[in-house]
Amino acid sequence: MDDLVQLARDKDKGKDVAIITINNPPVNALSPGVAKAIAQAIEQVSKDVAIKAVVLIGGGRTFIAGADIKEFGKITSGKAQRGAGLLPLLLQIEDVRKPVVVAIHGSAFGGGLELAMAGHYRVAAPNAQLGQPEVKLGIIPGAGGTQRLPRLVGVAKAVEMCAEGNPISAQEALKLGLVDHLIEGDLLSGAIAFSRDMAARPLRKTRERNERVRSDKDKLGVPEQTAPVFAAAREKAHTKQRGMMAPLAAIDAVEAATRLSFEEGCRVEQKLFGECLFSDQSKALIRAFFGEREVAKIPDIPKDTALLPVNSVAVVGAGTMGGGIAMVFANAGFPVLLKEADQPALDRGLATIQKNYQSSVKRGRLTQQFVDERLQLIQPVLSYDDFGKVDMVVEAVFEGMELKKEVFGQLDRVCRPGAILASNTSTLDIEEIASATSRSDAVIGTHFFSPANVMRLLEIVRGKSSSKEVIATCMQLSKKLGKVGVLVGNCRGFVGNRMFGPYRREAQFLVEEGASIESVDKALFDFGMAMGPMATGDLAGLDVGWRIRKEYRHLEKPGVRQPFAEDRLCELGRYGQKTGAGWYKYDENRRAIPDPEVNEMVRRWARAAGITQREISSEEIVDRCIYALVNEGARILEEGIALRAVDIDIIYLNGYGFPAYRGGPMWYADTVGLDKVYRRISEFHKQHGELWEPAPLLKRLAEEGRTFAELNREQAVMA
Ligand code: 3H9
Repeated sequence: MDDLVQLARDKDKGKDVAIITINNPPVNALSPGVAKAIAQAIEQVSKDVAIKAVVLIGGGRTFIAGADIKEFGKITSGKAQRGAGLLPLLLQIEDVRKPVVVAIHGSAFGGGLELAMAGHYRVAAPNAQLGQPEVKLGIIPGAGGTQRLPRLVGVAKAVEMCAEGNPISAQEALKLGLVDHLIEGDLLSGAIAFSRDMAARPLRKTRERNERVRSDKDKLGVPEQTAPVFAAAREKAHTKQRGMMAPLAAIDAVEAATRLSFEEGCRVEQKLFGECLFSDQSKALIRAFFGEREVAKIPDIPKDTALLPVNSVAVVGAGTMGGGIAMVFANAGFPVLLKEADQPALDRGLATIQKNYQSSVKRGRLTQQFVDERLQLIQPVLSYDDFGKVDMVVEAVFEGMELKKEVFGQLDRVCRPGAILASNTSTLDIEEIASATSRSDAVIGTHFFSPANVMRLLEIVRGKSSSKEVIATCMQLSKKLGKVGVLVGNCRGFVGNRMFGPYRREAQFLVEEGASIESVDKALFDFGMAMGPMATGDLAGLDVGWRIRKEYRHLEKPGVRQPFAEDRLCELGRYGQKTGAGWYKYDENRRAIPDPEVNEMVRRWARAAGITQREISSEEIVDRCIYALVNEGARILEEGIALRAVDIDIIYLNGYGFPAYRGGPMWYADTVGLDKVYRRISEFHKQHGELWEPAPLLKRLAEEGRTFAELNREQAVMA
């Protein structure tokens, strides 16, 4: 045993309770060292006749957040062997002939919950969370979780927890029988007292509690009766976790618990776990897990950079974005001033906020009490009078440089020194916006994604003068707001929208070359995108891009092909969902209906423009659209607009509906092989001209046989 696990006796007179404390900060991950040390402690207490009961508890801020995820990479890359894992340890705990009480605070996730279930009893602090989140990493529980959980909570709940991966509260766990007792106050003393109470009772091994998996008394346990549960779970997984293999494997493993003995069920689980672990999907999802944390680390901004206080905010503009941003802050407990230019606009904005909240209440996502409290935090205003009191302002007015500069000039006059002045611009030059103030160091971009209260991504746009304190504060604030903040450099469209331009451009080109609108959307939907590019355009509003294109038309290079079909649709008043027609027609429920007339119209326009019409395969559709993202991403990386490839990927996973199990565009390109991607882009370059010129970085990496992921953090310098 070493520092990772401590074994002690209780301090009461009996001194007959052993306390095993796990200390592997920050989250007590069950690394092989920890598992070995727990096994040694268990062996010792098993032999010690003076010990009547055992309490197993986590030191620090949490119980156990699961197996050490870093170990998986070592196994799949061949640097470590896949052994028996945690299974023998859990059997050893279950076989102890005195009560083992597991005391849970913080999180008991993955291997942490599996270990807890091997104990004879579980007690928990009221704010503890319990779950089997493995599917979110592309794997399934691999230490008996799919076999022990149904024995404790029943088949239906176990399927849900293992296949969907969401945690449950301590209160729910108590109701389900996953936890035996909740302890208010000091967890350890409560657990010791509880363990003494249990010392005289017969021991219950979870693996032998078969009544919920196979007994006739519990209907859920009879295989014929559980069939509908598994069928429904599979159907749900096919729609809600489309394309992912782990949820289906998790369902199979739980189903094995209803048909096989515990030992045989564990063997099925092991096999499925291994298949998932070695899949590309789990590699992509595990990399995304660490990536989400890595993006918070900015090489030139030390961890101890002083943070500015942000306790109150103001939002300028109560349109769709402004209203959503106000909700984001209110949801996180911040008082918000919401400003509009006139009363009718303010009333409209507030009505939309109320409508959005009400629909969340109706769906059971929020309680009425929560909503009432949030609405209290949003104070509608028509003037800047109280702006001197707030710590941060987020401007969310119409996307036009002149208007933004006017607002920032005003903010400069009314805000207190030290206040953060942020713009929600999605494309405009943040430095030019900052030039309207006398404090460009206080100015930064906070680009929320629509709907702001739903989407997790927050692009934080760094101007040349944005101060380190302002950047560090916004990065930390993003976490408080429940967002993933990714720092990006200043250029037109920043990272996300700059890459999305070529992606949607290619989608339109494909339609202009003869692919049907539906076939383009279907190919990318089948690839895993949340929506196809044409449907996405209709949702966002085709007029948005049309207006921007008109503003920037003078920058287009003469002779370089530009898509035109979408502009023509806009000229016909087809702006997308909001006008009932765009690339598709829409019914009153905004359901898309293919419109053969549009396909025909585009074909006519294309022929008139001399574009040859041809059959286009779904493979070409995917390559053209996805490699357009990759090529632009490589330029962004080379220019230092993104720090690392992973930053781009996290943006695409959280803001653009890129399938998480493919890891993001840059990771996807790495998995295809950059030499192959480069060759394909070179082909497109020959066929379609200079828009497809391969990014120099891509060419270099392809020639060197390297990957985007290999460009490490030390090389990351932001423009
Ligand atoms: C599993 O258990 C499989 C089993 O069936 C057994 C199979 C044999 N491992 O998130 P944070 C790091 S699979 C290694 O910022 P928070 C994290 O990278 C596992 N490292 O804190 C970060 O490092 P850094 C199933 C881990 O308070 C630091 O800890 N379990 C692990 O916002 C702090 O993390 C899960 O999927 C880990 N398991 O959130 C749970 N967990 O400081 C994964 C965290 O260097 N973890 N780290 O950037 C979580 O969901 C969150 O970390 C948690 C805390 C909610 C616990």
